[in-house]
Amino acid sequence: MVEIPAQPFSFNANKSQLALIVIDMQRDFAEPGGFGASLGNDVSRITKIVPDVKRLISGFRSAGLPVIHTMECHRPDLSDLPPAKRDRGSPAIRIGELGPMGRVLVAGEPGTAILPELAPVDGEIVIEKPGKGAFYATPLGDILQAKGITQLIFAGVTTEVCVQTTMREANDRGYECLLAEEATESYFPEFKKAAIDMIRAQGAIVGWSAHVDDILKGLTDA
Ligand code: TIU
Repeated sequence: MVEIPAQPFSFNANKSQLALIVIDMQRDFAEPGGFGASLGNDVSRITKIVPDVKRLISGFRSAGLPVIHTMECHRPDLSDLPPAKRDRGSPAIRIGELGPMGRVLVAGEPGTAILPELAPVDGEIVIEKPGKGAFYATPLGDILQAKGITQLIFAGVTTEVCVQTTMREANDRGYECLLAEEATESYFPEFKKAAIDMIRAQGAIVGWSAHVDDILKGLTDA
């Protein structure tokens, strides 16, 4: 057991039960012409966290701990895309339509890929998810249970959408969840701050937050 300095109080990490979950670090959320941009967002904020996400991934790999990647995407026949999701709002390009990086948010298309700097290596688990949360309609829960994982460190985008949704799903399933502050980002800085605040309020009602440096130090101390 190692104590990681965190908010609202220290996180007691147990190396044998710990995994990193990197949420949706895909070109579709980080590059012009992708899904994030189609919704009218300034996507340049997302690429700024790549070095911190990379550091975190490297630390987990060096410690021999599991790194799990998620990708928000849909089957090519769109059978897992509810009309309510497809038809919401007025994006420049809808999910499944052809954009400059292929069909938006469709599995196997160039834009759906994880950013090359953060790409999974052989043996790492990649979860394709049709929703914002990584537990909904995926094998993630069964995989974590089979590995005996009970504590999850979170990185990725966007803080208040897919990261927070997955942390809430995980919290309800009994996992202890910690968010790496420099390794997550939103298109809206005020939403990143609010999401972190609400996750750790009320005595860590959803989970903890911590700095990447403190998490990495914990991994080497553990
Ligand atoms: N739009 C937005 O902020 N996020 C998403 O649609 N997906 C994820 O957060 N991955």
